[in-house]
Amino acid sequence: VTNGRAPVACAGHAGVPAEVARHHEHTVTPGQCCSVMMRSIAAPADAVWSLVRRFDQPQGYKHFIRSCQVVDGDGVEVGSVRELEVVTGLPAENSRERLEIRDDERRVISFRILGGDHRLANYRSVTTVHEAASQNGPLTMVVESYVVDVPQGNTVEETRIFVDTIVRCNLQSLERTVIRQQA
Ligand code: A9S
Repeated sequence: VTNGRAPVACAGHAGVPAEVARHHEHTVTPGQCCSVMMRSIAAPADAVWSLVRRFDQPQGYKHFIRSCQVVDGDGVEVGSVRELEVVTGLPAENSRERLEIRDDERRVISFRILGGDHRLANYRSVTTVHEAASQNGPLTMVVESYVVDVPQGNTVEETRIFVDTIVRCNLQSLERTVIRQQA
């Protein structure tokens, strides 16, 4: 990925409106890696967004998270900070994260990792939720891009595979949770 252009291209390709796709453009410095994941969910965009927008309750669909406390701000306004405790078995204990963007009209949310006992330094992600056209029933497209430092001793590829796997799990879990709520 050269300088974070791929996420914008992918988002654009997925029919994401330009003013939203631009949120998926990241400045990628040497020693960082960047990627974008997409997933379609057979549910209304409002239902999907209602889960994605909850910066104060990521464990609503992210199952690597054991607990979350808002330690600064109200969890709604940009600048809010949350402290996560992570489930056992991962190379991480906790994470401190800051809400960077939350736009309920355009359905855009972004957070950056400030610190924590893990190896994902300077992680920042952007998640956007879009109505997709479909003949049979509601369809929503979720686009999630991120940029992160490549840890010492890892390659760009290893880092991307690790983080892509986590993001993919989170998007799968988001789909399961929304579908279950729709039932
Ligand atoms: O939670 C997300 O949206 C994305 C990621 C990549 C979260 C990563 C993580 O929380 C673990 C899942 C625990 C994996 C952190 C901060 C570090 C990890 O090693």
